[in-house]
Amino acid sequence: MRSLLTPLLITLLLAACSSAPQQVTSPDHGNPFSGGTGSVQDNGVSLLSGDFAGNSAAQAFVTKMVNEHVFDRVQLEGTLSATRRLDWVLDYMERQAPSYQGPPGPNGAWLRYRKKFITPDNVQNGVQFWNQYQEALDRAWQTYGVPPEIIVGIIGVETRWGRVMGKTRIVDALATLAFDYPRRGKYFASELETFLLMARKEGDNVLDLRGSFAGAMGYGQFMPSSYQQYAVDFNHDGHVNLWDPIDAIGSVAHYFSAHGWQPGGAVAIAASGQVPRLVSGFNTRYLPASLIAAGLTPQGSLGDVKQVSLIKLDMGDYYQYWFGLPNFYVITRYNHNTHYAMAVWQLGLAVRAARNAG
Ligand SMILES: [Ca+2]
Repeated sequence: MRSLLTPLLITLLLAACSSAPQQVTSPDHGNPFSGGTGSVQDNGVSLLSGDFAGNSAAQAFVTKMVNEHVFDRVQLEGTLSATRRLDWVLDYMERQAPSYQGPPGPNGAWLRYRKKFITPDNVQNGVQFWNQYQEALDRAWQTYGVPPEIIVGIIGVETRWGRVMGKTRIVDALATLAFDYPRRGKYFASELETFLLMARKEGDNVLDLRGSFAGAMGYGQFMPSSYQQYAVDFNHDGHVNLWDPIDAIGSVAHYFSAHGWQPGGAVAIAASGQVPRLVSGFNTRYLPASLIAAGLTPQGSLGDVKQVSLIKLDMGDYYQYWFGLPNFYVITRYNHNTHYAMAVWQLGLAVRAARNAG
């Protein structure tokens, strides 16, 4: 490889010294010359070094950011040269595939999930959060029609009210998945693009921002695209800051409102009876009358809802059924998972009950 360095160096020096439009073609692979070239204008020569040197997706991404968003090539390549590829993130994504669920019949899957979130300590922490940010929660309720228990439930399940917001450098996570995870590369490249635009707009240092292994940020674990579409400056300080609890409260409420939350509407209604042969899950659609005819009796008013989902929770030695109402489906827009939505709602209700009792 050493023999290739000299012509490459000459090419780069020519590029750096010439004031004429550059005819230099971009080197295909990484080069070790990451410094001392600040005088190079944008001529398509990649100075990307580090883990993504020679990565064609990364080079195309840089060119896109330069052309579409007027990013400075040298500066952006400097940032991406300091960005790390996180192999453990790739491993983790691969392990997200559906796994064997165990033998048929109830085995307590819902109880195990619920126990991760609905504990006495966690509920008390939720009460503390609610009390501390009561003004913002009430204002979000008035503004967006989303009640405090839902916002408290989301932020509780996502980050335990800011205690666990993720320690992975966002740019590392997003670049790894954008440039080295072809299955979802397009999605994560778009998220990385939006993330860089966010950091520029908010004046954040890209290399300082931390979050989840997949690039989710702040109290509500917003992806960059959610920041772009739904995050709001709810404390009116001129910045939309996902790491600010008040901005996060307004942003979560706005997210729910934009996804069709029905103010004052119920979330789910418990049912008595058993319908083991029916397909269940937040994505199912049934006429309420057909579930009733199949043997379920709602334990509360379904209102005038036209269709419901069938929620089935594994309680260990039996299944518990619920009529899922439109607001239940809205919670799954945050995370497409029946257990998740039920945990958010029940955690919020448990915090509300503990708060009222205290
Ligand atoms: Ca703000």
